[in-house]
Amino acid sequence: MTAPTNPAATPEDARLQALHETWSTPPGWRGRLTAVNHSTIGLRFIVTGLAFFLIGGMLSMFIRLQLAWFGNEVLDPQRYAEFVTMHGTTMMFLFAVPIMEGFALYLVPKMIGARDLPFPRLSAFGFWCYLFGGLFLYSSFLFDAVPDSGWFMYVPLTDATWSPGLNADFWLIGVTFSEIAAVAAAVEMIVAILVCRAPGMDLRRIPLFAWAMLVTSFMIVFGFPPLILASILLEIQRAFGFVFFDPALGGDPLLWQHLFWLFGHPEVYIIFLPAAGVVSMVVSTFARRPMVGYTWIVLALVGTGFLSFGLWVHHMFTVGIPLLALALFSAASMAVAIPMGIQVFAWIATLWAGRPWLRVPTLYLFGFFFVFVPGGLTGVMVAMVPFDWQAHDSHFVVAHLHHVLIGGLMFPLFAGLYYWLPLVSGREPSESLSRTAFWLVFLGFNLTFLPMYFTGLLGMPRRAYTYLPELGFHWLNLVSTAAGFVLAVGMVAVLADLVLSLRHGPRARRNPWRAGTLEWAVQHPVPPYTFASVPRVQGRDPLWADPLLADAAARPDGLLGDARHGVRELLGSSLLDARPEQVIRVSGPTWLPLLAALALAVLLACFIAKLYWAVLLLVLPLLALLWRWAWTTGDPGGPDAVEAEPGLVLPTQGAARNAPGWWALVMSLLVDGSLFASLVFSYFYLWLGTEAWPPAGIGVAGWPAAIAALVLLIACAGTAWVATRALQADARGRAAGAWMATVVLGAGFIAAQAWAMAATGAPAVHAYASVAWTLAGFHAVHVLLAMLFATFVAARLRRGLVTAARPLEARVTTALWRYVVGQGVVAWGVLHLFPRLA
Ligand SMILES: [Cu+2]
Repeated sequence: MTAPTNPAATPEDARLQALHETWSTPPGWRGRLTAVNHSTIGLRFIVTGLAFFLIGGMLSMFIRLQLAWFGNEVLDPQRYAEFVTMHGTTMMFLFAVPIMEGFALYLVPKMIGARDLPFPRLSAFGFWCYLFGGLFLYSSFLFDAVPDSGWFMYVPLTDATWSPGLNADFWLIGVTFSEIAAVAAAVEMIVAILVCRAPGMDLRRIPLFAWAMLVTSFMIVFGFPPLILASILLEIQRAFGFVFFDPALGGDPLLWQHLFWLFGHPEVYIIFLPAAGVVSMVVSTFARRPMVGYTWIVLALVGTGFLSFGLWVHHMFTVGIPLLALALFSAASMAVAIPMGIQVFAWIATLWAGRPWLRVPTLYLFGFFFVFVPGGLTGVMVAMVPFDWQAHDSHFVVAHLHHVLIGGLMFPLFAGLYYWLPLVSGREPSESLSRTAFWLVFLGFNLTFLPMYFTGLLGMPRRAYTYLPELGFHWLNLVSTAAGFVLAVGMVAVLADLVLSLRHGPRARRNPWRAGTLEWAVQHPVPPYTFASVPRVQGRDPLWADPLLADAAARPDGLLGDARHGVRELLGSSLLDARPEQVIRVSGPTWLPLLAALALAVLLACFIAKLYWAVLLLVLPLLALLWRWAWTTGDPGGPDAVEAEPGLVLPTQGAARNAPGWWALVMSLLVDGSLFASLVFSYFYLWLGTEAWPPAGIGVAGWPAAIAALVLLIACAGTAWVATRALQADARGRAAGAWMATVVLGAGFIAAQAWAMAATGAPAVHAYASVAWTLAGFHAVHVLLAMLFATFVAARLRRGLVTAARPLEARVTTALWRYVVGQGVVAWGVLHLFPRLA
């Protein structure tokens, strides 16, 4: 911190001092636990991700030792299964996704010229959920209940019959908990990139890493809910005896596989696309020219996002899928190579047309090209159905997976770490140690995984803890293990090198690589407010277009340079052409994110300990915290408009149309819609597998109950509409009354729905009852939530915090009610009409 302590000498100093005071985090432990700004949270994600990377890597070394020679007994079969599971889970959920979120949280605001993210407390909350979720997963070692069913957790292996201990529960709850971070960061990224870009940064000027994060975030919005739903269903089955996956009672184990791979395949691209974004940034800087084919790359990113959702079945070619479906999914799997190919060509063309500069990050780029392209080709091989039948569940697939993931993620990641290191530390990496580390990683990696293609083709199955000498591949395994240790030494060397350069590297000038994007305009050490005034952008590489931009952004005399009112402010701009549109007032350091995540952690710990009454009790403090959180959002009671710079008066977000809160609602509803769609999909999938729906012995609700429920539900939409009209007329008392009427009607709906559902009987008797109750319960939770929102708005209306001029919370609540009623009508049709037709 370099905040001047003496009284400010000039008006400029006074403004800088005010910015510092407004944006800094308090010192010491209190500051560490309450920090919310994006640089801090981003670095935390990166450091924690790397720590999990080391732990996951250590587990893999035990696995390699066990496989080094036939008949080894480094691990017994049980430990082997546990280590394989934890290695895969750690790398996928606790390293690959979070580390790129860390990059995004740290870099994207700087790249798009924003001071911070629009929901700083949400990113902090995400981080704590990620950390606690990871610790939760690893705490299973203390209870000797380590997850052991593979990172894909196939049922029936994971149901209560075959995994009676807590192993599977630790996985399901821990992973779902840490996934909150991914979803939170996705919402945060989308809203930031949509409405917080610097003036002048229209859609054709967004840096490619930010584009990649935008597409990735949308993929998370649609791709993570199926897995979250699957985990919830399996946990409900394990905890309360529901039977979604039990074929004896109308369930289907394949439902798990569909839901899992609906997530699992997009997941691969959720990992690749940010890495590809890093490559684009590094390529352009080190080729010292603008990216060739910018538009094509953006189209390729978007195309990959769409295509990847059509591919999940290729993980299931061997489970018995109709022939036509096999052909379609096979073709789609090969087609996804096209957008990836476009990006590779654009990178090569840029390097070709420029004057490439060979530094450490470039070295990792070449490593990436060398590894990723053949990895992608073996991907096309396993996309072919006959070949997949041969290679399925062998070490060929293990080799392919690691080739594309290490090639596609780790090499770009290291390139990025070295590339952005000077931005974080003000120091450059040292060339000599870095190059040695690179060669260790590169050679170690190739020698570890190449032999696995051969052992796989020779018939070595994956997930088996040993093999017989007659199969003749023990020498290949020994080579693979030895090389694995070289790779491990290389990775540790890279991390040690990075840590050493943070402290002892040669001092760097600002922007030592002479890059063109905005993050390099940030001063060093990175100020808590990022930019003293929000920069205006001309062109795709603003620092190349305007060499004076960095200095202008460091002077507090431009947009939002005056923070003497003491409130943290971001600039909001229009969606397409980024014109200044609103001033977004965000909150500062607070305990709320940590406390909310802690409350959630304790609640989940009680759940796993089967203390269900404690879980119910703990919902109350959690809700109280969230209420407090919502109540203090933004700048309650602040002005409706402020002067962003002399002559430019902008509305604050409560009064603005494109308020971040509005877009956050839209994105959250997309997440929720995807969750709901996955549940409805599960309902129909289970219906397809049984003869009678509902089965004999289970009744359908009588008309009076069903119709009462529907009428009450639609009445909620009516009163919500009345409330909206009343607010427009500035009749705040009437609006509050209408909201409270909505709450009463909502409660009536839940009672009527429960009466209607009584005909279904106990949920554990048949998959029909299980899924019907879950669907009704899922929707009821939404109604309860919307009732809370309505109460909240009524209270805000009475306090005068929501007015006709500042209607944001009311708009959000109206939209939420419309969504909940719409979802309820669909659920009602599925629950009360469909069984009469089926
Ligand atoms: Cu796939």
